[in-house]
Amino acid sequence: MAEGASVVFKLYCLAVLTVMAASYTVLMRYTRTVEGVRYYSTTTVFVTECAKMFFTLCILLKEHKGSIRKVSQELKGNIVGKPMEMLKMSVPSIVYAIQNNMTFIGLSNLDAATYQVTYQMKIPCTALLSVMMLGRSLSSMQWIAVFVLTGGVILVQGIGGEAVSHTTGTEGNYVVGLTALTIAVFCSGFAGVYFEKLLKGSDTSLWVRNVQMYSWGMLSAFLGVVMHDYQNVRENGFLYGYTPLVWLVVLLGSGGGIYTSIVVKYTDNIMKGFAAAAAIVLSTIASIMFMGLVVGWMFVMGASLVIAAIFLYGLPKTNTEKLPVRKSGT
Ligand code: NCC
Repeated sequence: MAEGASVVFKLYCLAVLTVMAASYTVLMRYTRTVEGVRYYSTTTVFVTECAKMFFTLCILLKEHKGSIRKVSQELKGNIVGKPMEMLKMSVPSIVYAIQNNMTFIGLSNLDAATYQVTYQMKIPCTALLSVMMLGRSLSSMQWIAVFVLTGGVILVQGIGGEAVSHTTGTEGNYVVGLTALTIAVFCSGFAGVYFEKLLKGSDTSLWVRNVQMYSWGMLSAFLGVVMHDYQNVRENGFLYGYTPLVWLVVLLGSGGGIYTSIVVKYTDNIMKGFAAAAAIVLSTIASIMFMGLVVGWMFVMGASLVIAAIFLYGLPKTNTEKLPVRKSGT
């Protein structure tokens, strides 16, 4: 992929991510709340990590014109040859694995409205961490845009989420759900910004970074299965409850993850947050069209705020592919 990507390419990546994240959220919630056999979410997180590793290896193979020898040389040099770099990548990877599991716990224990409103704290949290950890600076207009976006998404979810929860009838432990989700918010911000710091702070390619990350991801997700669902998996099998829709969740989760990494490389974590917010507006519109969701003025107001925030923040014109130079050490 070309360095110094054009605005059109960045917008394309943000748009694909928006559509993928929107479908992923709708489908994940549907498969977790629909009546019937409940699959083990820890296994889905693991299978998704494996799928991401598979896709990343395919991309690396394509970049090396099908030469398995060249791919293994590159990976050997970066995995066996650079143990410290490999170790550094364990941090975002393990934190993401915690986040992915916490999201499922939050989703299974909270009503959609509470879930979505709490989860939106990711946006200011990520912005703050980007400033603190990457030395990025936001203009006052951009800070305003961040908060307008958060408010807009909360309004959209306040109405949309509540209506969806009535149709799904989720019952769960509120405190467990809220705690899990608060952890997920911090994990999302921290892991995203840390990954960006490692990616943009060195010359190692995105795909090698992803292989490093997904190796840890597979390991930690596997530990998640063993610690949480060992007995269940022994009794019913690893792929218990995997309907075609669950496989689609895996596909969207892995595709979405890979697009997330592309978006972080060519734009940044804050812009990823804007794409995710647009995804929420889109997924609510999809629920209106396909699930009979009825929305009122709060949705219209929220959606307008989201659109306004996107323009206030500015299109991805600024070059965020490199980290700003800091006066003191990184
Ligand atoms: O929560 P969020 O992102 O921060 O999670 C980022 C997801 O991207 C994966 N990732 C990250 C870097 C990398 N190199 N490879 C990756 O696979 C992580 O494993 C993690 O799953 C958001 O900002 O709201 C966003 O939300 C997720 C998802 O909708 C929520 O987490 C709900 O579970 C979106 N992920 C997908 O659509 C698959 C993400 O695009 C945006």
